[in-house]
Amino acid sequence: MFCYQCQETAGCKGCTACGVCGKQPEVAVMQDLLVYVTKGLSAVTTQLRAEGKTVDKTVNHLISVNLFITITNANFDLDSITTKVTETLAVKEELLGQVQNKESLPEAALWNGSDYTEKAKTVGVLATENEDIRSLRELITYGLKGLAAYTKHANALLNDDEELDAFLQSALAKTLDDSLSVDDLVALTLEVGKYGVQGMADLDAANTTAYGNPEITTVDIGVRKNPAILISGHDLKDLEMLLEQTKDTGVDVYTHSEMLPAHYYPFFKKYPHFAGNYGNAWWKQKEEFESFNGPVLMTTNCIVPPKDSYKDRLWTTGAAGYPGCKHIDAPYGEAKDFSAIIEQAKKCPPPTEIETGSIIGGFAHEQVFALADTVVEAVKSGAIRKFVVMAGCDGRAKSRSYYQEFAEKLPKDTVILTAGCAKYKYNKLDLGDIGGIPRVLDAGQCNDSYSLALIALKLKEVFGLNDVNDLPIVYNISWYEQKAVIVLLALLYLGVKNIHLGPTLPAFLSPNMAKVLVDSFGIAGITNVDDDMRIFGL
Ligand code: FS2
Ligand code: SF4
Repeated sequence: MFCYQCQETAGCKGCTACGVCGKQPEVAVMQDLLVYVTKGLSAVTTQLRAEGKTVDKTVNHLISVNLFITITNANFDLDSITTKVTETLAVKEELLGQVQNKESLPEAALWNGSDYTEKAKTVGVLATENEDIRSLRELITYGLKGLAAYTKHANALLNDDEELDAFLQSALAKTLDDSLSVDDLVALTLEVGKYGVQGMADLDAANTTAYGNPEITTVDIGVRKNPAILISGHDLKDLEMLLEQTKDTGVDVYTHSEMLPAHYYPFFKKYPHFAGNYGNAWWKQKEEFESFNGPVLMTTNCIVPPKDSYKDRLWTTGAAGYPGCKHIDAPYGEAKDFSAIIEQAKKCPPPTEIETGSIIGGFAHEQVFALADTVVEAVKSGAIRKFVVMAGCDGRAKSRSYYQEFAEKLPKDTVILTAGCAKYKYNKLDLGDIGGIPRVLDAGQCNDSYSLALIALKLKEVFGLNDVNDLPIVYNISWYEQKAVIVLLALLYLGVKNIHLGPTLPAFLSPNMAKVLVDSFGIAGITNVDDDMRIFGL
């Protein structure tokens, strides 16, 4: 195996024996094969569109979910990944029969599926020899994986965007095209960012249409006395189905990690048994799932390989999977049946209290726009000197304590804008407020980084600036997996410069490609808190 798609990759170079995430080598190579056949299918759909034919949205959904399955910490289940390879090859064979001009199709579109294991060993990252081309192909592929994850969530809310799917598939196909130069691939990378903005806008529209605009909300972090289900990951439709099915059962529902922002949506407030948020970011789940006592439903990443003590209480759905854990799914647009989880919950003790009190969030675009006058006044008066975007991911690396220290040492006239699980490094610190505006404004999940971009664009308009980089906003972003890659590419597309990315720069950036990002966009890493404070002018 060779995998270097996430921040925790071994030695900042690549996982080769086993994933730091726990991914076994046979799973890693089968994921490589799934990406390969998905690219082959994408080459076929792209050719069909070029010939004027339509592609059914079930094929678009298959491509998105396949990519999502291969995102870090989403799916560790060899059987389900292998099944997806088979399903994808079958769909591809059928569509291939409709292609008139097969001459330009790559080998991946024509491979007939003989001997998965042998093939899988030959189609991974290292199959591309030139390190710059490899770097760009992987950067594009990872950005598309992140985009596919957001597309999948929008699809679950019956939101489809054929233009976006057509782009996603054509870009995937282009990562197989040996005729493309470094310059071509750099241009394609930026185009992925453009569609990243569109994908996040689609998901934002899907979420807010279904559940209303997030609003300032206080979320309990303590526990009640009822048995309960913990739901984690990012899929709000799964949460809706679970809340509906647990109504009047005596079973409460708590959120974990990236599901916390669900509390900010008006729609979910009507459920009295939606009890609060339990625990912290994904990487603390071994302790927190243990003490939760009840079943846990993972709707997406991030799964940490479970301890035996709670493995029979861990359930997966959608793109998520873990061998030995039960998986629940339903056809597109149909309700999933969570009754078995609810029955299990009824037999479990209530959660053990690990924290008490509450946290505040819900500062997505409409809520911040509603406060615009107060915010603008605070900036004009100097009460707020700078905004610090600290969105992104949390992770288990000790070096990430940098982000807590950074938040603690920020001057009192600064406000943190956050989204994603990165917030758990500082959302329980008492950082106070500025004239009633909390110093940590949480917009939501990682995909809600879109809100942060809209807020920046709104401030640019209000202050009559020509360049978003003239705003008093600095970017100190922590990344972990591939959804952070699409967020980064989206910000670059929107013209944001001088983003600092940590705790380490991606291993998949070759020295030449890292230089392109530094020279063109001012991307930089992090050093230590005190020096970085000076660099940021804080
Ligand atoms: Fe955090 Fe993991 Fe949100 Fe990532 S819970 S690192 O999936 O996408 O963010
Ligand atoms: Fe390693 Fe990250 Fe790949 Fe897991 S996802 S195998 S930790 S690089």
